[in-house]
Amino acid sequence: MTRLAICPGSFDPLTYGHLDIIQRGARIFDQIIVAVFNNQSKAPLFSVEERIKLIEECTIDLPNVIADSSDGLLMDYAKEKNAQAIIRGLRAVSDFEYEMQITSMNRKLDEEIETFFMMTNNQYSFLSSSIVKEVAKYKANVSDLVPKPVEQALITKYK
Ligand code: COD
Repeated sequence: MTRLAICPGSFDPLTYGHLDIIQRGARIFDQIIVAVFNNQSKAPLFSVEERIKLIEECTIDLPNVIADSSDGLLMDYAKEKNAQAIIRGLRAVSDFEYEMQITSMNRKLDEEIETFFMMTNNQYSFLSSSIVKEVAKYKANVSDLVPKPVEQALITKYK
């Protein structure tokens, strides 16, 4: 049986923190779908198509990783794909409460699909897409926070 995990998120845009979780997940699962969803509480900077393209460019060296999107419920999407697991990253205690909330709701929606949490690499524990956008907007250097294609896309966006 192919072990498939969904790595869901806004990815607006992908950071080295996201990439670290994706790379580690790809070593454990046979296949990973990095799925772009809209988070109701966030207004995106990049379109879904732009986010998918960036994920594809940054995971080109990971043959078992693909990028996709959905505008529905995460658990409906996971069921449709026959996924066994959801992968989420945890940075700090502040992430924990939010993750507990969405995981318990997701579990209510489907008890079979397990959520796996991976602790962030210490190096990225304070890294978020919001912080990256904030500093990129003021033309600060973000090359150690995001992969090259994302850095270029941010420069173009904030020109
Ligand atoms: N280090 C490690 N992990 C990180 C880092 C970092 N520096 N930065 C982010 N992550 C992790 C996050 O913890 C998360 O697991 C993942 O990477 C994606 O992060 P974001 O911020 O891009 O994505 P979110 O948290 O906005 O994603 C929320 C969803 C879009 C998944 C959620 O809103 C959702 O499921 N929407 C679909 C509709 C739905 O099903 N809603 C019901 C949920 S109850």
